[in-house]
Amino acid sequence: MPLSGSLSTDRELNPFAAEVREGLSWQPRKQLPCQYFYDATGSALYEAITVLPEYGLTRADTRVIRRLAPALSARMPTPVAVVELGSGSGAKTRRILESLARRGPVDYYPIDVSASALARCAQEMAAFADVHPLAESYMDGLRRAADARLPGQSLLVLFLGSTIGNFERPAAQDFLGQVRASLLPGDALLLGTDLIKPLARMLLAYDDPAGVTAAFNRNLLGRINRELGGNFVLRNFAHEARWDPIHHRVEMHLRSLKAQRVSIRAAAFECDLRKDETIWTESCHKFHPEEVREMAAAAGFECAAQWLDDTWPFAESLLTA
Ligand code: AVJ
Repeated sequence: MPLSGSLSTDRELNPFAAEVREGLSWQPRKQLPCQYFYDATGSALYEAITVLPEYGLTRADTRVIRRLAPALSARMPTPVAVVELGSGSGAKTRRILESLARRGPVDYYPIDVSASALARCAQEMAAFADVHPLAESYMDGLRRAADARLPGQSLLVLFLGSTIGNFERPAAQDFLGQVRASLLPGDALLLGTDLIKPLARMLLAYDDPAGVTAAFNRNLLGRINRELGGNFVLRNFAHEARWDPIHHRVEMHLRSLKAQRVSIRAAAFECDLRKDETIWTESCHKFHPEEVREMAAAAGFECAAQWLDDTWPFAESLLTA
């Protein structure tokens, strides 16, 4: 059989291979999609990042949620179903489920593309809720959970940890609009966003001196080697974190330390990198609290409350439909 040339067919067969080929062919700047960071190695490295002294984001998020959980659960109409976009790391979500469970039975729909993350989450949360794991995209999962809504049940959607920061701003705005469209009056979205803070602090959080974030970044190339038969030499790439003052985001890149050619067997792809050429691997957008309120309003939400952490500027915003 001849090699198929159709990208749309390839995308269905192996979306990772198709996206890698597309991203590394991108002009003027090569890029790779950040959702592929999280294989088993990448997920473990991210867990390590969350406990680094320089990376305050996760601790701030956890502190804010501990503080807001009682007020949040008091204002949700019962019975309630909780839908989480990206099955959360235990501590944060548990606070909320625990608090809601004191008022009545809770259905919990964790949504994640990673089956292992879902399984772990289901086990951890079973004590506080009826868990219905959904292994699909955020919007497909949310629609499915909304369709399963019982009469009179309200929906609380959780999008924590500033994952929304990975979207470009127009895509983030669009995403909020889509979430809003699947909710009814009385439903709510709890949205976590990392806030703009002094430059040195933001950069250090993505370029820690122990090199954990560098390892996390390079592991994306390692994953391509393992799963797609790539031949990246990880040591030939330097980790870089940059602040983009126009888009208010920290960007992560991998800089080629020399002119080199790489090939990726399963993507039937070869490419050349110039010395100092970079592959853009992630954007982490940072926000002002009022920008979050404006985005919410533009998507048809009302910002009912905002809680901030003062040690590490971070916001949780309660957006009601
Ligand atoms: C998981 C998207 C919230 O943007 O801070 C951490 C990912 N990348 N260090 C973030 C990440 C490098 C993280 N999020």
